[in-house]
Amino acid sequence: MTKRALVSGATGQDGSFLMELLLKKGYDVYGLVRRLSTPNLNNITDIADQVHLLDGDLMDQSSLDAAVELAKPDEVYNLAAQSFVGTSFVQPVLTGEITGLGVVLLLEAVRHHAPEARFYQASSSEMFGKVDREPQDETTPMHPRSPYGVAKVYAYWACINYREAYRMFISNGILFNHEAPLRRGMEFVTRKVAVGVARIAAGKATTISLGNLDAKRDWGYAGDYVDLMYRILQHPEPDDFVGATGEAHSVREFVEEAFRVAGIPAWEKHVTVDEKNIRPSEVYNLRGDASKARRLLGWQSQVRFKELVKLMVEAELARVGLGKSKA
Ligand code: NAP
Ligand code: G4F
Repeated sequence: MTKRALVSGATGQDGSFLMELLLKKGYDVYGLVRRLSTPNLNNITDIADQVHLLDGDLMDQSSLDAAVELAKPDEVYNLAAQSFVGTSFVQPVLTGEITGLGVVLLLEAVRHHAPEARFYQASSSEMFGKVDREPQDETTPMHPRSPYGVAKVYAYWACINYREAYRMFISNGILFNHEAPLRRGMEFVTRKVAVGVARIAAGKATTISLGNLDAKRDWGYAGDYVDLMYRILQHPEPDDFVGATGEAHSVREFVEEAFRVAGIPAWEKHVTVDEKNIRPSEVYNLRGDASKARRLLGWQSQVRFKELVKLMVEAELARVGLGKSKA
């Protein structure tokens, strides 16, 4: 029988990759999309006619109930969130409502209308926050450093509580940063740098305004990480898994490599550090250990750091009409 999946956050970076993967695997795919005054289906234009798009908002119980009733899913992937850490400091309540409490609304919809469905929660390495050990794995204590991180911790524990209380099949993927050309939101540092470098190469800008260049992240490729989400829900038991490359690089290294790919010398001349980009509390260093996912799910991140930077910068160079890189 054809399997059915419901994906929230369908218009986002991960939602678009995941729906492509599920279509390739023969699933009947339902994507939850919230109403915006101007629709933003850019990430899913190629597949919009192959999936069922359902109206729904993580803050509106009746729309979630209706979506779950209609989709009758075997698998639910909850990827919807206010996902930008920077904005979570400016909109802490909204972030708590969507990224934290919204997950409970969706869990309730599934509990009442599709209790046998398997549920994936998009948990985050941002939950580890101020880390006391390296690398971080499923046993690392959580010390979130942003309203976003706090909301994700709430959602993570809500999922575990529903798993224990109602015996539902609910799994957390604790994923480290993952990016992709063109589909990553403009405000995240990798995309911001890739776009900025291409604009400088095209003579449309001279500088990029950034924040903490010393922060380190474990950056992978989104296409690899949606494969992990899928594998997590195929595992015989519900469980929680870290997804990471195991390598950390600083924002400074990302910037250096991006300018190198574009063939622009002396990157320091083109980067300013501005207070407005510095967070009230920062996560300085994240590096994950995904050995549990490797051992139990056979998953491994494929795209390495330099390849990721190259993919992102070349895509932006092409967008400004500069074609292939000069690297
Ligand atoms: P993204 O590109 O920002 O996508 C977020 C999605 O959530 C968008 O489709 C957005 O819809 C939707 N959304 C926001 N508020 C909503 C609401 N109230 N109701 C329904 N939908 C809503 O994020 P992403 O990078 O794909 O990440 C996917 C998930 O993984 C998120 O939960 C994120 O927090 C988590 N995560 C991401 C990473 C990463 O590095 N990418 C790492 C760990 C965890 P609109 O298009 O309408 O805004
Ligand atoms: O790209 P970022 O905004 O990603 P961040 O905060 O790590 O969050 C992303 O990864 C999480 C997983 O750990 C996800 F859960 C979350 O949804 C999101 O996808 O910032 C990365 C680092 C930070 O340390 C930030 O302070 O880059 C630093 N940074 C320096 N200058 C900047 C900038 N970040 C942004 N966005 N913009 C800057 O100008």
